[in-house]
Amino acid sequence: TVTINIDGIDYQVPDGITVLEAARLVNIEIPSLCYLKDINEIGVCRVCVVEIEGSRTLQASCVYPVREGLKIRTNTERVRRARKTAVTLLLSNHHRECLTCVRNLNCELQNLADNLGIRDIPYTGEMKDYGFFDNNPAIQRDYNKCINCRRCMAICNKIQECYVYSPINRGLDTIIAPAFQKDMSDVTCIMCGQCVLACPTASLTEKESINEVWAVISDPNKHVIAQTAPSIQVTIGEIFGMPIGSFVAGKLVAALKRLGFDKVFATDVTADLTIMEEASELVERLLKHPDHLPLLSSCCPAWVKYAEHFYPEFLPHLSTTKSPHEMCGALTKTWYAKKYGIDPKNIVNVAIMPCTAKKYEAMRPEMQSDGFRNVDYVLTTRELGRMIRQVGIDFVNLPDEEYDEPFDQYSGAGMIFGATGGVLEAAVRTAHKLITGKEMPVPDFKEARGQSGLKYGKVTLGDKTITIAIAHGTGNAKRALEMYKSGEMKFDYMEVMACPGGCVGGGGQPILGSRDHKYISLSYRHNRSDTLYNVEKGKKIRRSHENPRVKQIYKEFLGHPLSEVSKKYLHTSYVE
Ligand code: HC1
Ligand code: SF4
Repeated sequence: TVTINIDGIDYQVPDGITVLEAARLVNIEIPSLCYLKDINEIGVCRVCVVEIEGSRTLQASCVYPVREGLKIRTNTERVRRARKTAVTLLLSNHHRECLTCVRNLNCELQNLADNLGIRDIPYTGEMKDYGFFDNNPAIQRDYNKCINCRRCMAICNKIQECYVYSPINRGLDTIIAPAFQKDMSDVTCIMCGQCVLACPTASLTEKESINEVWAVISDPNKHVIAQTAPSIQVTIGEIFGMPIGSFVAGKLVAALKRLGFDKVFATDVTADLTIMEEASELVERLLKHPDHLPLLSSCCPAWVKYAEHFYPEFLPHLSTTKSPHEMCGALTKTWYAKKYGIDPKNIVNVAIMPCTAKKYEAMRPEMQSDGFRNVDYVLTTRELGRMIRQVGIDFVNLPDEEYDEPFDQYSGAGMIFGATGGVLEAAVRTAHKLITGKEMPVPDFKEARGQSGLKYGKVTLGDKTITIAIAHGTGNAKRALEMYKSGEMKFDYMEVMACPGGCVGGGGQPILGSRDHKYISLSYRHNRSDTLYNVEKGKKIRRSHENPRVKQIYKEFLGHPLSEVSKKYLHTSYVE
């Protein structure tokens, strides 16, 4: 450790960290804007400046290392004036439509302006129009709200390794955009939405479908179904001020019913079904077609798109099993429609997802059944939060209500889909039963858990021992595939989730950083997955093949996993 002095008081702090980190460690608030821990530490916004004894100019604390005896002032007149000027200059060239902005009260720039006491913007003159782009199926960009902090670029380049953005032009004309200002639908964007989570303002947002969903809810001829992804039950409470990782499945159902949905289904049920099909695929490849290994999971549409752009040679290895939300859509328009006597043309399936890429997945041409789109609309967790607020539902005090038949009962295996490693753990539980005829003695598979970016392990299924890999964040998937290609690391089955943390960290999840910067990092996501694993531990049924609804769907409609009917409605194919 080293001893430093901040605002007249001595503190012992670890060596090798920055002044900004040191101050935050001892609970001294230094504001920041472009800073994203470990991802974007570039000192460009000048909001975190401090005085350092012996230095003539103010220093950006996010890039200034601590050293023994360093004396720092964080609250002098000079510091306050400099911060205020930096933010006022940003505001002078910013479309300040806070009242109608989707990030109103959840915007870091707005919050800073308030905290710094900015009451007028003396710089006048014409504002440049940098344009608005909405030609990507999932995300949109308002350049007039961009503050050039480059957090989107950093997360896209360093964590996702998709390299969509770079700085274009110079000086006042600089924007952060695809090279040659190419169309956002024409670049290697996988629509993961991580850049949306990283954006401090409303420059990057999802494409809203709220009005379309209100319209079908109001149409008496439509049978409107909401299906909710496993991770939503541990995240949506945060929008209403509940602690991170609060388990709110019952309130979520109650809210959706009050919004006017005719039925509320759990996507976790079809997650169990995905496991039945995917585990059967794994077993078939292991026993009959070892040359078709490794099997790669495919329920994450952003990962599928990543593979299509960057690793087409691996596409034959993707599981052909459709994702749970597409399966729910397909079954509601076929089996459910017939069973309950509803014309499928009047069924509208609305998926509440933690994900922006699901909006794109739902539009893919192959995602339909008997001529009907499986899923009609996808709303992110944030969009659902907005709908709930629009009608003034008191979410926190709602009673718990139950999901509707027949997509109501689900296993713990279906639930943990929402966290990195969950899909693979769930599949291993069922593959063990398929190969050995016996249950795994303990369903928990610890190698699949935790936040390490790339996880490896071995699992014994009867007389076979297979190697598994789990990657979250597509940069980690890239590392795994490169090691596979070089022979450094072979694996038989890999789960990939494009978002760090898995779906709990999805690009459609609540944005927490605007009032409390400890959430402007990736690490809070483990609170959400901890809840999923804790709740699942207490579930009576923890294996997909034991779910009575899954058994019922096979009995009444599909026959058995990988049957002709399953292949018709629940599988697809990916080609180079
Ligand atoms: Fe996911 Fe999935 S786990 S992809 O993260 O396979 O989005 O939560 O719904 O479809 O079930 C997302 C979550 C989700 C699907 C499932
Ligand atoms: Fe990059 Fe994902 Fe944003 Fe696309 S959605 S630009 S891939 S971070």
